[in-house]
Amino acid sequence: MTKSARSVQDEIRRLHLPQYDEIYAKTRNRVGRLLDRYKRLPGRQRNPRRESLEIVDTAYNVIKDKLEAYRKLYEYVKRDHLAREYVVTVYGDKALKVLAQTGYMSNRLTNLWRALRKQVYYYKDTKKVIRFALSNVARLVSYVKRRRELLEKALELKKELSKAPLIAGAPVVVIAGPPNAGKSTLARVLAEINTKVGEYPFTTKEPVSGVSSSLIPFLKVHVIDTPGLLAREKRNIIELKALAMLKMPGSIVIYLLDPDPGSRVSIEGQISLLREVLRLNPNTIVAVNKVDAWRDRAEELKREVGRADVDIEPVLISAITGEGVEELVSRLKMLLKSMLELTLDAAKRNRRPAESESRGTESGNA
Ligand SMILES: Nc1nc2c(ncn2[C@@H]2O[C@H](COP(=O)(O)OP(=O)(O)OP(=O)(O)O)[C@@H](O)[C@H]2O)c(=O)[nH]1
Ligand SMILES: [Mg+2]
Repeated sequence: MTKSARSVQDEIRRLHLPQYDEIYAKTRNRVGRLLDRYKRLPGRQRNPRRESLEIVDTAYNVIKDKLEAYRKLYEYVKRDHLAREYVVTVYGDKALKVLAQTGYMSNRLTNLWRALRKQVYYYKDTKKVIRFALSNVARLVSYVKRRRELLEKALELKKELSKAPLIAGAPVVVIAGPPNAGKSTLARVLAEINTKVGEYPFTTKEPVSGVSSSLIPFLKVHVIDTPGLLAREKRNIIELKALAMLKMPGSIVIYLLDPDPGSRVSIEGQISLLREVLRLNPNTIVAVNKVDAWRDRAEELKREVGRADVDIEPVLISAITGEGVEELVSRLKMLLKSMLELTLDAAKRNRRPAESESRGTESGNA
């Protein structure tokens, strides 16, 4: 295996998506330099038709080159399951469409350029052909100008994709639950993670990831802290980002319930959230937090989960005093191990034909 095969997300981060102003300035600059050069030529060396074609071609090449990053971005998102899922879950299908539209711009520009070039080629009036070419350059530029908002949106999406914790091929533990349940507090107990704890709801606004080296020996487990979820149908972007994390392939969820009577989400709400989380990701462990402060309410929540017929027994914990955390961690380790074993089995099954082939060659050589 190569040491550091760059992930699709790294590739996305490295893309520079030039906006309209940059594309306009560069085109103007390059065409301007070309015109200056022509002006300095002695009259007999000038060839207006050739110059006109060169002007149109230069503008086209500059713009095409600038649009290339959009084509790549769309290719990456289309190909990569994690990136595509994230875009669709958080921003909807229309965001994918924006990426497609900007991705195809460079091809459309090529069609436009071919048509304009032909017009210049057949333009009769040699005296006016350069001016005509310049007006066609303006048409190429305005093709981009009319789509400047699309380019801005694509850049926004690219920034979001660059910072989202999209983790492929490594074990991931996602901590989810209602606002203020203590998700960030628990994340800090489990992993080296730079996430803020606050005594008010919605302290965490974006998923944040950190690494734990102690859950499984010699293996990094990623822990993701997520923003709080409310029990409602229509979600805002912050909640959608949390939901996107739950859908990450191969992830395990710790769903944290909050017994604090001041919670924004009622007990019924927290149970209905639990059902939703389980639908999105059946590999879920449930814990009731803050048992140090709300023991009776925590017991009650646990009984409610029992009555909810979800076949899961919550662990009572306190992320602050550490009570119950050991039990939670041992359940987590068990689930992580069984998931890793499944992955390894699948990998072995997939490798078997190639292995027997190579064994065949070895014995043939011996
Ligand atoms: N008594 C008690 N308080 C806790 C416990 N865990 C967290 N808290 C407190 O609960 C409040 C919220 O903690 P956070 O870790 O920020 O909760 P969160 O779920 O990340 O909150 P959001 O990011 O806003 O959704 C803070 O005041 C914590 O100190 C606990 O086990 N016991
Ligand atoms: Mg938080």
